[in-house]
Amino acid sequence: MELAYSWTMEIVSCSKYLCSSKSLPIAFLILTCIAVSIYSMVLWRSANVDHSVNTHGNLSLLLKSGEKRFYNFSHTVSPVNSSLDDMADLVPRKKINRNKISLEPCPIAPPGLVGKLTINVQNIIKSVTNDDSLKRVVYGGRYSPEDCIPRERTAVIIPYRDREDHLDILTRHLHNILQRQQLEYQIFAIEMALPTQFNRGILANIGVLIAKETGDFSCFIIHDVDALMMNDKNLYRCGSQPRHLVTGSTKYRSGNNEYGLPYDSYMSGVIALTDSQYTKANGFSNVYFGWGGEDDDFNIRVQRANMKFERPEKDIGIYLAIPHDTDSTNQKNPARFGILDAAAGRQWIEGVNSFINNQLKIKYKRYALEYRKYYTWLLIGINEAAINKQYEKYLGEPFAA
Ligand code: UDH
Ligand code: MN
Repeated sequence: MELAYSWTMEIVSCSKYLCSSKSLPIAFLILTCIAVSIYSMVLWRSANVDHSVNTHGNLSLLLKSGEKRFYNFSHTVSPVNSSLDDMADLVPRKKINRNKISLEPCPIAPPGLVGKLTINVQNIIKSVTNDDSLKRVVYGGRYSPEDCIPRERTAVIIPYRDREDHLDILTRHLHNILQRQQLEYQIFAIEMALPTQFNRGILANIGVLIAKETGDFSCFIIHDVDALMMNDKNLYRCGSQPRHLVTGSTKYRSGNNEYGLPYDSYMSGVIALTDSQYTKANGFSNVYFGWGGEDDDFNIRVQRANMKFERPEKDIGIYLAIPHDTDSTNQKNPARFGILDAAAGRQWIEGVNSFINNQLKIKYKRYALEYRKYYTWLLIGINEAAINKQYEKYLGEPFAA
C-alpha cells in the first residue's frame, strides 16, 4: 500500500511539473502510455491464457474458465526457429487425480465390451446429444476411469490436415470405445500448417514428444484420422513388442473377405508403441513429404532395432476406412522408393531424436496448443526446403519405379 501511495505521489508531482512547464502534450503522452500499460497488464493477468492460432487465421485465447476469445488477424505460416525447449514451460504437466488407495486395478478383460460393432457414421455425428461417454470427457479430450486404476495410460496421436469432418467422427467414436476399454487416455490431433506438403512422420514424432510433456503416458498410438475401429475388443494398449492394430480394413477387400491389407508388411493406419519402443526405433523418419514411404520406413526401423510388429487376432483388428479423395497437399511422393532404399543409413541420423539433441536438429514452430472439447489440438509449422537440405546426403538415389 505504502509503495503504491508513494508511486501515486511521484506520478502526481511529476504531472504537476510537466503541466507547469507547459509541456502539456508530453504529459498527455506519458499518461496515455501508463494507462495503456496498466490496461494490458490487467488483461494479461485476467486471461491466464493459452494462445492459439486456428487454421482460419484467428488468434484464440482459451481462458482457464473454459471461455474462448477470438481475435481476427492475418496469419502467415512462415517456418520460424522453435523447439520443444521453448514450450516446456507452456504445457502443463497434469495428471488426473484419483484416490489410489481405495481402488483396485481395472480388470484385464474390461467387462463392458461388446465385440464387433456396426458403425453408422451418421449416428456418430448425431451422438453429441445422447452419448454419455462424451459428457465424461475432460477438456482436451481426456478421460480416466473413476472406479478402478487403469492398466494403460494411452496417448492417441492423430496426424492430420484438412480432415475436420473425419476428426470429428473419429474422436467421438474413440471416446465411446476407449471408455468401455477402461483406459486413461488423451487424444491429440496434430495438424501441419500450410504451405508445406503433409509429413506424417514429423507429426508423429512431435506428437509423441509433446504428449510426453503433457502427461504421464504408458502407450502411444499413432492413428490415421479416417480409421474407425470395428471391434471394441481391439484394446488400445501396448505390448512387449510394437503393435499394428489393423488386421483388415474395408479399404482393402481381398476376394470374399471384406477386410484385407494391401500387403503383408503393411504396418500403417494404427500402431501402438511404448515410449521405449518408439525411442529404440528412433521414431519415424522426417524426410517423407507427401504421400507414402514413412510407414514402410518405420517398419524397417522397428526390425533393425530388433523388434517386430505384432497384430491382434484377425477378426479383432478390423477397421472401417472412411472414404476420401486424394489430398491436394499430399500428392504421392515420386522420390519415396529411393528415400526408402536409404532408410537403414538414416535411422540413427534422423528420427524422433532430430527434435531433441541431434546435431542436425530440426527446427519447427508450434503455432498452437489448444484444449478443445474432445481433443488437444496442435498446429505445427515446419520448413520443408530446410529439412531436405539438412538431410540431402541421406535421401538416397533417385529411383526408377
Ligand atoms: N492425412 C491428413 N490429411 C492429408 C494427408 C494425410 O489428415 O492431407 C493423414 C490422415 O490421418 C490420414 C493419414 O494421414 O488418415 C494417411 O493419409 P491418407 O488417408 O491419404 O492415406 P491412405 O488412405 O492410406 O492412402 C495410407 C495407406 C498407405 C499404404 C501404404 C504406403 N506405404
Ligand atoms: Mn486414408
